[in-house]
Amino acid sequence: MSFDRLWADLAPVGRDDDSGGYHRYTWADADTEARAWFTDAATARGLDVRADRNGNLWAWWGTPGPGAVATGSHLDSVPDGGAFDGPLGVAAALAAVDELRGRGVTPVRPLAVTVFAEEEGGRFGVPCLGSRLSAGEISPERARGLTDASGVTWGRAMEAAGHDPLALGADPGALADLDVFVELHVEQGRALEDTAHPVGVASAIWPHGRWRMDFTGRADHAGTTRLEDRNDPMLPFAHAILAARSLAERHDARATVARALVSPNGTNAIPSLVSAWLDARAADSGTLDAVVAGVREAAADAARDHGVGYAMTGESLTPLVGFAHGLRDRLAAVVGTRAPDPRVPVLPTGAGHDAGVLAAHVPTAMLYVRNPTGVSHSPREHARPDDCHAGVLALADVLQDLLAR
Ligand code: HGY
Ligand code: MN
Ligand code: MN
Ligand code: MN
Repeated sequence: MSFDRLWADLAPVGRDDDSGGYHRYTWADADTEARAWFTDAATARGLDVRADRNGNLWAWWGTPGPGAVATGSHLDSVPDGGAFDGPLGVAAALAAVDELRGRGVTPVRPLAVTVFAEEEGGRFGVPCLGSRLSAGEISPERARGLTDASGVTWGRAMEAAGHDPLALGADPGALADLDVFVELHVEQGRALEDTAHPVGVASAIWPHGRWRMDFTGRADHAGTTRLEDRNDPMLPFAHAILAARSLAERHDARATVARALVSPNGTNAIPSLVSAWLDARAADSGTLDAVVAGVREAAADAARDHGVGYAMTGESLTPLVGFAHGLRDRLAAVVGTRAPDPRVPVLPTGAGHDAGVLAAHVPTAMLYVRNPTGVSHSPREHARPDDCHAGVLALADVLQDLLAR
């Protein structure tokens, strides 16, 4: 199967050979290399590769236009991320095109293989930035001004990569042409591992979002400043982390503080500022709101107790995504024809995807490929070659069914 060749060519791009993790950040070198891999592989298949105004790539089989079917994912990663989150969906889509050709399928409708930009938000902080721009969910002005850790803006980075940042904007025409979008993705959990199924179908994406918290204290000497004289921002920061965890436990939600910037970050200087990000997710928006409100309150109370300034700003929010039942069930039936058992698992997920953004504008569905470790956003993320092949065949079956309608 051509998937193995595609995967062998892509796998080294952006990989840290010590950790085995991936560092593929949008518009940086490894991303440019991954985009070149995609363009070469798609062009070699006779697909017409185009970058849209937001830096998303579309490789067309047939002339772009109404009634199009699209499938794809992303190539960027979280810091030290896994190999499969994103790239599996892109490589499988190209291999599915080979599979369809091998079956003699000639689409009567245009088919696009897509790569969306900055899905992880790993460099510029807002996840699914490329698909959100096309969906008109984020303004070009805000996107242009987003900065990475070294202060480089999305606009400048995009321009340096050869794209026009002034072209950024909603792309209603592109989305209107889409009849359906399907994303294949490595499972980010281990529900399938406990079943005989290499491939599952998504039922929903939990509501989720990111909030920035800024704790403004007063820098002073770690050794000489009396405790009662301190305005140490690390203390309300610590309260926020523990509050996130206890609220997640109470509400059976997910709340994580995994990124923080401490200024001036000196071992013997009480910080002046701590900036940290809350990633919160829950099965419904009411629960999500309760978790975020609880963290906000706990952090504000602790900040007041320590004479520390506090602000919390929402940076991205995705409401509950319920994938269209008709399409979801049709995919499950198609995947079931090749599965060990026709009752294919149909599962919700707490992970965000470009499919979650597109679902508000286009009939959308997701397939999952079994992950034996259940781990994601880590070098331990994994999918077995046989299961990847099963994913390609399932995607090809689904595309063949959609293209024939
Ligand atoms: O963070 C997420 O949910 C996704 O993996 N980008
Ligand atoms: Mn991810
Ligand atoms: Mn992903
Ligand atoms: Mn000193």
